[in-house]
Amino acid sequence: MTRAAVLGSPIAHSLSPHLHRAAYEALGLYDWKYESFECDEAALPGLLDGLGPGWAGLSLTMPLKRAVLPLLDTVSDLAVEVGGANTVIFSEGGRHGDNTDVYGIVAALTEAGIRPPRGATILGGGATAASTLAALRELGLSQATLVVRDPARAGETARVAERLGTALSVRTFEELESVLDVDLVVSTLPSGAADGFAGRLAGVPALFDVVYAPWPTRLASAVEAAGGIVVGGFPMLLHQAVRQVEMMTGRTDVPVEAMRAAGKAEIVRRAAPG
Ligand code: SKM
Repeated sequence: MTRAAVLGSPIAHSLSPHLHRAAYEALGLYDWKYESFECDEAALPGLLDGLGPGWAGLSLTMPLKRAVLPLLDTVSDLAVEVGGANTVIFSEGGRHGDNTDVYGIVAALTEAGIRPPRGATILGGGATAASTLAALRELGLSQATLVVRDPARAGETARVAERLGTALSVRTFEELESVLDVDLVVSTLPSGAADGFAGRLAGVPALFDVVYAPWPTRLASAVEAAGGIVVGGFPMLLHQAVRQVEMMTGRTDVPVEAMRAAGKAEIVRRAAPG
Protein backbone atom coordinates (compact mmCIF):
# COMPACT_ATOMS: atom_id res chain seq x y z
CA MET A 1 0.00 0.00 0.00
CA THR A 2 1.14 3.55 -0.76
CA ARG A 3 0.19 6.16 1.78
CA ALA A 4 -0.36 9.92 1.90
CA ALA A 5 -2.06 12.26 4.38
CA VAL A 6 -2.88 15.83 5.28
CA LEU A 7 -1.46 17.20 8.54
CA GLY A 8 -2.52 20.30 10.44
CA SER A 9 -4.27 21.62 13.50
CA PRO A 10 -7.24 21.77 13.46
CA ILE A 11 -7.68 19.18 10.70
CA ALA A 12 -11.17 17.67 11.07
CA HIS A 13 -12.66 20.18 8.58
CA SER A 14 -10.15 19.38 5.81
CA LEU A 15 -11.57 18.44 2.41
CA SER A 16 -8.21 17.07 1.25
CA PRO A 17 -9.07 13.40 1.94
CA HIS A 18 -12.19 13.69 -0.24
CA LEU A 19 -10.28 15.33 -3.09
CA HIS A 20 -7.27 13.00 -3.07
CA ARG A 21 -9.35 9.82 -2.64
CA ALA A 22 -11.56 10.82 -5.60
CA ALA A 23 -8.39 11.17 -7.68
CA TYR A 24 -7.06 7.74 -6.59
CA GLU A 25 -10.35 6.12 -7.48
CA ALA A 26 -10.57 7.73 -10.93
CA LEU A 27 -6.91 6.89 -11.61
CA GLY A 28 -7.39 3.26 -10.55
CA LEU A 29 -4.88 3.64 -7.69
CA TYR A 30 -6.78 1.17 -5.51
CA ASP A 31 -3.85 0.43 -3.20
CA TRP A 32 -3.32 4.11 -2.34
CA LYS A 33 -4.60 5.41 0.99
CA TYR A 34 -5.02 9.10 2.01
CA GLU A 35 -5.73 10.02 5.63
CA SER A 36 -5.76 13.09 7.89
CA PHE A 37 -3.82 13.52 11.11
CA GLU A 38 -4.09 16.22 13.76
CA CYS A 39 -0.55 17.59 14.15
CA ASP A 40 0.84 20.88 15.48
CA GLU A 41 4.35 22.37 15.16
CA ALA A 42 5.61 20.61 18.28
CA ALA A 43 4.46 17.18 17.09
CA LEU A 44 5.69 17.56 13.49
CA PRO A 45 9.35 16.42 13.84
CA GLY A 46 8.34 13.24 15.69
CA LEU A 47 5.54 12.48 13.25
CA LEU A 48 7.86 12.86 10.24
CA ASP A 49 10.56 10.68 11.85
CA GLY A 50 7.98 8.01 12.66
CA LEU A 51 6.69 7.55 9.10
CA GLY A 52 7.71 4.15 7.80
CA PRO A 53 8.35 3.08 4.21
CA GLY A 54 5.50 3.28 1.71
CA TRP A 55 4.79 6.98 2.17
CA ALA A 56 4.46 9.01 -1.05
CA GLY A 57 3.75 12.43 0.36
CA LEU A 58 2.00 14.81 2.73
CA SER A 59 -0.23 17.83 2.38
CA LEU A 60 0.39 20.41 5.09
CA THR A 61 -1.98 23.08 6.29
CA MET A 62 -2.02 25.55 9.18
CA PRO A 63 0.14 25.88 11.26
CA LEU A 64 2.81 23.72 9.62
CA LYS A 65 3.79 25.37 6.34
CA ARG A 66 6.61 27.46 7.76
CA ALA A 67 7.53 25.07 10.59
CA VAL A 68 8.28 22.21 8.18
CA LEU A 69 11.03 24.01 6.24
CA PRO A 70 13.97 23.16 8.57
CA LEU A 71 12.83 19.51 8.69
CA LEU A 72 13.26 18.94 4.93
CA ASP A 73 16.24 17.67 2.89
CA THR A 74 15.45 19.77 -0.18
CA VAL A 75 13.03 22.65 -0.76
CA SER A 76 11.81 24.05 -4.10
CA ASP A 77 12.81 27.60 -5.04
CA LEU A 78 9.16 28.63 -4.89
CA ALA A 79 8.66 27.29 -1.35
CA VAL A 80 11.82 29.13 -0.27
CA GLU A 81 10.58 32.31 -1.95
CA VAL A 82 7.16 32.27 -0.28
CA GLY A 83 8.60 30.95 2.98
CA GLY A 84 6.26 27.98 3.21
CA ALA A 85 5.74 24.42 1.94
CA ASN A 86 2.28 22.84 1.80
CA THR A 87 3.56 19.65 0.17
CA VAL A 88 6.17 17.07 1.15
CA ILE A 89 7.27 14.40 -1.34
CA PHE A 90 9.20 11.36 -0.11
CA SER A 91 11.81 9.70 -2.31
CA GLU A 92 15.20 8.05 -1.99
CA GLY A 93 16.60 11.58 -1.90
CA GLY A 94 14.72 12.20 1.34
CA ARG A 95 11.99 14.75 2.12
CA HIS A 96 11.35 17.36 -0.54
CA GLY A 97 9.20 20.40 0.22
CA ASP A 98 7.19 22.29 -2.35
CA ASN A 99 4.37 24.79 -2.62
CA THR A 100 1.23 24.11 -4.67
CA ASP A 101 -0.84 26.93 -3.14
CA VAL A 102 0.60 29.43 -5.61
CA TYR A 103 -0.42 27.18 -8.51
CA GLY A 104 -3.88 26.79 -6.91
CA ILE A 105 -4.41 30.54 -6.65
CA VAL A 106 -3.22 31.21 -10.22
CA ALA A 107 -5.49 28.43 -11.55
CA ALA A 108 -8.52 29.61 -9.54
CA LEU A 109 -8.15 33.24 -10.66
CA THR A 110 -7.46 32.27 -14.28
CA GLU A 111 -10.45 29.90 -14.36
CA ALA A 112 -12.64 32.83 -13.21
CA GLY A 113 -11.21 35.12 -15.89
CA ILE A 114 -9.53 37.41 -13.37
CA ARG A 115 -6.35 39.15 -14.42
CA PRO A 116 -5.45 42.01 -12.13
CA PRO A 117 -3.51 44.54 -14.22
CA ARG A 118 -3.77 47.61 -11.97
CA GLY A 119 -3.42 46.53 -8.43
CA ALA A 120 -4.61 44.27 -5.66
CA THR A 121 -5.32 44.65 -1.97
CA ILE A 122 -4.79 41.64 0.27
CA LEU A 123 -6.46 41.35 3.67
CA GLY A 124 -4.36 39.41 6.19
CA GLY A 125 -0.61 38.86 6.38
CA GLY A 126 0.00 35.13 6.87
CA ALA A 127 1.18 32.25 4.69
CA THR A 128 -1.77 32.49 2.27
CA ALA A 129 -1.07 36.19 1.75
CA ALA A 130 2.53 35.29 0.89
CA SER A 131 1.36 32.68 -1.66
CA THR A 132 -1.07 35.23 -3.08
CA LEU A 133 1.78 37.69 -3.68
CA ALA A 134 3.66 35.00 -5.64
CA ALA A 135 0.51 34.10 -7.61
CA LEU A 136 -0.15 37.74 -8.46
CA ARG A 137 3.44 38.13 -9.60
CA GLU A 138 2.90 35.16 -11.91
CA LEU A 139 -0.15 36.96 -13.29
CA GLY A 140 2.01 39.99 -13.98
CA LEU A 141 1.37 42.13 -10.91
CA SER A 142 4.40 43.28 -8.97
CA GLN A 143 2.80 45.76 -6.59
CA ALA A 144 0.21 45.13 -3.91
CA THR A 145 -1.17 46.44 -0.64
CA LEU A 146 -1.38 44.31 2.47
CA VAL A 147 -4.00 45.19 5.09
CA VAL A 148 -3.24 43.80 8.54
CA ARG A 149 -4.25 44.33 12.14
CA ASP A 150 -0.68 44.87 13.32
CA PRO A 151 1.95 45.99 10.74
CA ALA A 152 4.70 44.87 13.13
CA ARG A 153 3.57 41.28 12.54
CA ALA A 154 3.63 41.50 8.74
CA GLY A 155 7.44 41.24 8.68
CA GLU A 156 7.67 37.73 7.24
CA THR A 157 5.26 38.54 4.40
CA ALA A 158 7.11 41.81 3.72
CA ARG A 159 10.33 39.77 3.36
CA VAL A 160 8.53 37.44 0.92
CA ALA A 161 7.50 40.50 -1.12
CA GLU A 162 11.12 41.64 -1.15
CA ARG A 163 12.30 38.23 -2.41
CA LEU A 164 9.60 38.29 -5.11
CA GLY A 165 10.50 41.83 -6.16
CA THR A 166 6.95 42.98 -5.35
CA ALA A 167 6.51 46.55 -4.14
CA LEU A 168 4.37 46.14 -1.03
CA SER A 169 2.66 48.78 1.03
CA VAL A 170 1.35 47.74 4.42
CA ARG A 171 -1.79 49.37 5.86
CA THR A 172 -4.07 48.77 8.84
CA PHE A 173 -7.81 48.02 8.72
CA GLU A 174 -8.48 51.61 9.84
CA GLU A 175 -7.06 52.69 6.46
CA LEU A 176 -9.08 50.16 4.41
CA GLU A 177 -11.15 52.74 2.48
CA SER A 178 -8.01 54.30 1.04
CA VAL A 179 -6.79 51.08 -0.61
CA LEU A 180 -9.95 49.84 -2.35
CA ASP A 181 -9.41 51.49 -5.75
CA VAL A 182 -8.05 48.22 -7.16
CA ASP A 183 -9.22 45.53 -9.58
CA LEU A 184 -9.01 42.74 -7.03
CA VAL A 185 -9.38 42.34 -3.28
CA VAL A 186 -8.13 39.10 -1.78
CA SER A 187 -9.32 38.10 1.68
CA THR A 188 -7.01 35.59 3.34
CA LEU A 189 -8.82 36.05 6.68
CA PRO A 190 -10.31 33.00 8.41
CA SER A 191 -14.02 32.20 8.18
CA GLY A 192 -16.13 34.99 9.71
CA ALA A 193 -13.25 37.43 10.24
CA ALA A 194 -14.02 39.46 7.10
CA ASP A 195 -17.80 39.63 7.65
CA GLY A 196 -17.54 43.02 9.30
CA PHE A 197 -16.01 44.52 6.13
CA ALA A 198 -18.82 43.31 3.84
CA GLY A 199 -20.47 46.75 3.63
CA ARG A 200 -17.27 48.63 2.89
CA LEU A 201 -15.99 46.12 0.31
CA ALA A 202 -19.28 45.52 -1.52
CA GLY A 203 -18.38 47.76 -4.49
CA VAL A 204 -15.04 46.16 -5.43
CA PRO A 205 -14.90 44.76 -9.01
CA ALA A 206 -13.54 41.35 -7.98
CA LEU A 207 -13.07 39.43 -4.75
CA PHE A 208 -11.07 36.29 -4.06
CA ASP A 209 -12.13 35.03 -0.61
CA VAL A 210 -10.04 32.01 0.42
CA VAL A 211 -12.76 30.63 2.74
CA TYR A 212 -14.50 27.54 1.33
CA ALA A 213 -16.91 26.63 4.10
CA PRO A 214 -19.38 27.86 5.11
CA TRP A 215 -19.92 29.33 1.65
CA PRO A 216 -20.83 31.94 0.53
CA THR A 217 -19.36 34.19 3.20
CA ARG A 218 -21.18 37.43 4.04
CA LEU A 219 -18.40 39.28 2.25
CA ALA A 220 -18.73 37.14 -0.91
CA SER A 221 -22.52 37.59 -0.95
CA ALA A 222 -22.20 41.37 -0.59
CA VAL A 223 -19.69 41.68 -3.47
CA GLU A 224 -21.74 39.38 -5.70
CA ALA A 225 -24.98 41.26 -4.97
CA ALA A 226 -23.25 44.50 -6.02
CA GLY A 227 -22.25 42.93 -9.36
CA GLY A 228 -18.62 42.00 -8.60
CA ILE A 229 -16.89 38.78 -9.67
CA VAL A 230 -16.37 36.42 -6.74
CA VAL A 231 -13.94 33.51 -6.49
CA GLY A 232 -14.13 31.30 -3.41
CA GLY A 233 -11.52 29.20 -1.66
CA PHE A 234 -12.76 25.91 -3.07
CA PRO A 235 -11.27 26.34 -6.58
CA MET A 236 -7.91 27.19 -4.97
CA LEU A 237 -8.10 24.15 -2.69
CA LEU A 238 -9.04 21.96 -5.65
CA HIS A 239 -6.23 23.11 -7.93
CA GLN A 240 -3.51 22.96 -5.27
CA ALA A 241 -4.68 19.38 -4.55
CA VAL A 242 -4.60 18.48 -8.26
CA ARG A 243 -0.94 19.55 -8.36
CA GLN A 244 -0.22 17.57 -5.18
CA VAL A 245 -1.73 14.41 -6.67
CA GLU A 246 0.43 14.91 -9.78
CA MET A 247 3.55 15.29 -7.65
CA MET A 248 2.78 12.40 -5.28
CA THR A 249 1.63 9.87 -7.90
CA GLY A 250 3.72 10.99 -10.89
CA ARG A 251 0.56 10.88 -13.02
CA THR A 252 -0.19 13.67 -15.46
CA ASP A 253 -3.81 12.67 -16.14
CA VAL A 254 -5.20 13.79 -12.78
CA PRO A 255 -9.03 13.95 -12.96
CA VAL A 256 -9.81 17.57 -12.03
CA GLU A 257 -13.55 17.25 -12.58
CA ALA A 258 -13.90 14.06 -10.49
CA MET A 259 -12.07 15.82 -7.67
CA ARG A 260 -14.20 18.96 -8.05
CA ALA A 261 -17.40 16.90 -7.92
CA ALA A 262 -16.26 14.98 -4.81
CA GLY A 263 -15.28 18.19 -2.99
CA LYS A 264 -18.53 19.95 -3.87
CA ALA A 265 -20.59 16.92 -2.80
CA GLU A 266 -18.86 16.92 0.58
CA ILE A 267 -19.47 20.67 1.04
CA VAL A 268 -23.17 20.14 0.28
CA ARG A 269 -23.32 17.12 2.60
CA ARG A 270 -21.81 19.13 5.47
CA ALA A 271 -24.18 22.06 4.92
CA ALA A 272 -27.26 19.80 5.02
CA PRO A 273 -29.24 20.01 8.26
CA GLY A 274 -28.82 17.13 10.72
O1 SKM B 1 -2.37 24.22 1.14
C1 SKM B 1 -3.56 23.51 1.38
C2 SKM B 1 -3.23 22.16 1.96
O2 SKM B 1 -2.49 21.42 1.02
C3 SKM B 1 -4.49 21.38 2.33
C4 SKM B 1 -5.56 22.19 2.94
C5 SKM B 1 -6.68 21.51 3.60
O3 SKM B 1 -6.69 20.27 3.61
O4 SKM B 1 -7.57 22.19 4.13
C6 SKM B 1 -5.57 23.57 2.86
C7 SKM B 1 -4.45 24.34 2.29
O5 SKM B 1 -3.69 24.90 3.35
